[in-house]
Amino acid sequence: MNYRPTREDKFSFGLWTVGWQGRDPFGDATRAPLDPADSVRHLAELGAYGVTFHDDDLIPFGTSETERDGHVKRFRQALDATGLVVPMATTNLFTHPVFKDGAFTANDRDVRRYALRKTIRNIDLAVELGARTYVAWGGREGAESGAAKDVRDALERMKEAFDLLGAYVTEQGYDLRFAIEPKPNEPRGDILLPTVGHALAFIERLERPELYGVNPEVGHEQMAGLNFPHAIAQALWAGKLFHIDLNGQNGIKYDQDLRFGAGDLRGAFWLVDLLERGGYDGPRHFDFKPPRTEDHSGVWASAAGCMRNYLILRDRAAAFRADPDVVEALRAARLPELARPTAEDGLAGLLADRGAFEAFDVEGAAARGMAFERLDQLATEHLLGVRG
Ligand SMILES: [Mn+2]
Repeated sequence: MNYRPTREDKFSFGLWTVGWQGRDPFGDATRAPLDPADSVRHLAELGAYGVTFHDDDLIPFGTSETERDGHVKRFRQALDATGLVVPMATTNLFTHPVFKDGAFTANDRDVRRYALRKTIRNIDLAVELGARTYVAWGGREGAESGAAKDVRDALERMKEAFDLLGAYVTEQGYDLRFAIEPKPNEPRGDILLPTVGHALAFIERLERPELYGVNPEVGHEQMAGLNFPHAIAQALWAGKLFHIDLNGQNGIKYDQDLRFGAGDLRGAFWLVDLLERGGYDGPRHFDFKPPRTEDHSGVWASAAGCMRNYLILRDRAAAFRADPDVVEALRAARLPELARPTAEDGLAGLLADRGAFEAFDVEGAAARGMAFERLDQLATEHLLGVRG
């Protein structure tokens, strides 16, 4: 195995990931800015198939109309020269101070109207560049104190915003779906739609729920102490995994955005196992930040590491599933039994079945071991590369 990425692997990167200059709350930038066209060329050389952007990554905030066209033209030329595609785009509704209290849910109505217009403007560009998914991360939609935000009103405004955006893409005839990205906190003290579960429930309240899914990010669920593969499994089960942000995180702390495979490696193994078996055929999108200790060569090493780790884990997960000992261990752990309906005989059959209750050997069933430890040890050994 050479673990060299190809276009078929559908790896994509945000311009803001490799382009992150290392500015954090305590320190200035440690790296010079990257030109978006250069990033496109570098990512293509490394084996990526796609690149994504916030409006302001491509066209600096406040740029005039004529300059704007120039930025887009240069980016488009780099795409044409490399064959890279733009599967997704998104809006920056968090950097400029005007968004300090949010965008779609800012208490200030003027800011809400401006945020919608800024988003619609970039939706037009996203579609022009071929994007099929539009991500919405509401990083500033939240609060630091209780009375500052009426959460029920804010959710009503959030719904209004998404319904307006859904009406817009429908009226324009765009082939574009929205992917909502949850995060529990940072930069706000508490952010609305904090987890995948909250977002899935919210989507069902929208006027056109079929237009909306989720864009879960590994580290965001883990910041809330949640099991990321479980969140992804529920999104897949609901038919709502429209996009995914891969990165690494070490437990409940600030948003680390490490390269994929760093942080919770076991979680990454189960995630890749699930994505590869679960029918997800969208981009494998990396939303990470090369640590500010790195120079530009370290940035590209970090980006290459994201893809290489995904391919290694894909290989390890496939070997795990193909191992006859694992097939036997799965059977011993009764996984095939979980896949079987509990009452194919229907409610009447269940109620008539004395073996299900009156004659059920409760103590015998309680005494049966589940054999999960042997199964998990096999997974560990495949992950560590000492089997198969
Ligand atoms: Mn993050």
